[in-house]
Amino acid sequence: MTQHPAALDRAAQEALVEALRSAVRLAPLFTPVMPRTGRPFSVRMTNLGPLGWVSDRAGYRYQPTHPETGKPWPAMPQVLLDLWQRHAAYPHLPEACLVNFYNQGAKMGLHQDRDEEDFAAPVLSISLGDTAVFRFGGAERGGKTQTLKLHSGDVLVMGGEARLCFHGIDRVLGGTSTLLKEGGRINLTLRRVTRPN
Ligand code: MD3
Ligand code: FE
Repeated sequence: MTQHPAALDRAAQEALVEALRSAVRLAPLFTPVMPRTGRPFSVRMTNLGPLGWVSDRAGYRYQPTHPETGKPWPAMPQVLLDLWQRHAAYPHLPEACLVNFYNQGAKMGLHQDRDEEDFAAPVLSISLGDTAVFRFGGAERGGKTQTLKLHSGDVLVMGGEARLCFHGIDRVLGGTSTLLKEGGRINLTLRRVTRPN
């Protein structure tokens, strides 16, 4: 796991938020629900790129279209592809950018990201807006965990051992950033989904 604090300066963060506002007009945020139970996530989501991660009563999966509009996900902005090129150390393009939006009070329980075919590729995370308390442990559920604060503009690269670690967001610290007018936090994760040929 490698943290790059303030990898994006304020202007770059503002430009990314503008790009995301346009994308969300085409691919509105949706509220995923847990498989089987149908319990809603507290985070809202959308995706960019050829594939997007979704969760509904049927399960977790990647799919090429938005679950509500049925339309393809919007393209990934070039700035995201540039960040991947610069930080991922992986010779193929990312295929999905999952966009998580956290209101005050939203959180994400400890989980592993295992819906991708290719664990050789890292997951690259970009944080925007209010500071989050990120919790991570090892590859076994129930092991020791640590916390780390993720600030607006930070890039986190989860590769190697860290790729299959349990991780989540304990809470979002309201009022810690002026980037998003209404507050809250956006996290982007860039992912390789399929095994390259
Ligand atoms: C460790 N997102 O979308 S980002 C997720 O802040 C997710 O929204 C959190 O966990 C968020 O799946 C955490 C940091 C992160 C992202 C992906 C990882 C950590 C990771 C994948 C594998 C291991
Ligand atoms: Fe995750």
